[in-house]
Amino acid sequence: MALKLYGYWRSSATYRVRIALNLKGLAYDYIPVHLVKDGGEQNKEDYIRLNPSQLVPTLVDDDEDIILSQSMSIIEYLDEKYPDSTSLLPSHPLERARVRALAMDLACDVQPIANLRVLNALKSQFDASQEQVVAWAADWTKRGFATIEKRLQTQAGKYCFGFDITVADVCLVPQIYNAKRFNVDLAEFPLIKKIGENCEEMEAFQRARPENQPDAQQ
Ligand SMILES: N[C@@H](CCC(=O)N[C@@H](CS)C(=O)NCC(=O)O)C(=O)O
Repeated sequence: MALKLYGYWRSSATYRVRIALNLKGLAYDYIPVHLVKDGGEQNKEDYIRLNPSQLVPTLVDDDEDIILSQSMSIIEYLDEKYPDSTSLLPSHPLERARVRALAMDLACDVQPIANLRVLNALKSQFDASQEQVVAWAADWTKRGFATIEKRLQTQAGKYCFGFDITVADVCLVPQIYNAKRFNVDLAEFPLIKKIGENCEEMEAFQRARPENQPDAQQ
């Protein structure tokens, strides 16, 4: 098996894939792509050839000679290719749909609005200050978290969906990390906070933390 993950320590989308790889017990090589230095390595030709979206993560599976983008499709690919390890989606179609909805509340409706290039555009096109940019990111995060908190009231157990880890938890923990960077007070979201803490008890989540990556900058 030769899996290569191109990513950045603080990228929440890369963080999702790291958690999934760890939960599934898959070894991989990690190739850092610096998102900030010199205008960002994601914007250089070498990387664009690999992933035209100019976003991380990218997964290369050398065994299959394939290159994959989009964290959620990477995670589902790994889940389906390695069905014998921890499954990240329930087997019942309705439950799978509910888990995917939770994951998408975060991966589609929150994270993209506060992505680096969007925040940079707010500054360059609309003259937003750093303070305004952080307030923007915090506001959209809080709106998304309010949705998730309500869903968790009926769906959560120890984790986002009952008592098994799913792709919803894989998305929640990196979004909590982002929320803290944007000074969002998690006291407003007690279930999110508690489930985040429950996930963090697991070694797979601890090893995936941004500060534990080789490219982490203090
Ligand atoms: N939907 C994509 C989102 C990827 C994404 O937004 N990546 C961010 C880091 S979390 C990125 O590469 N940003 C670079 C930039 O904005 O220039 C996925 O899930 O893979």
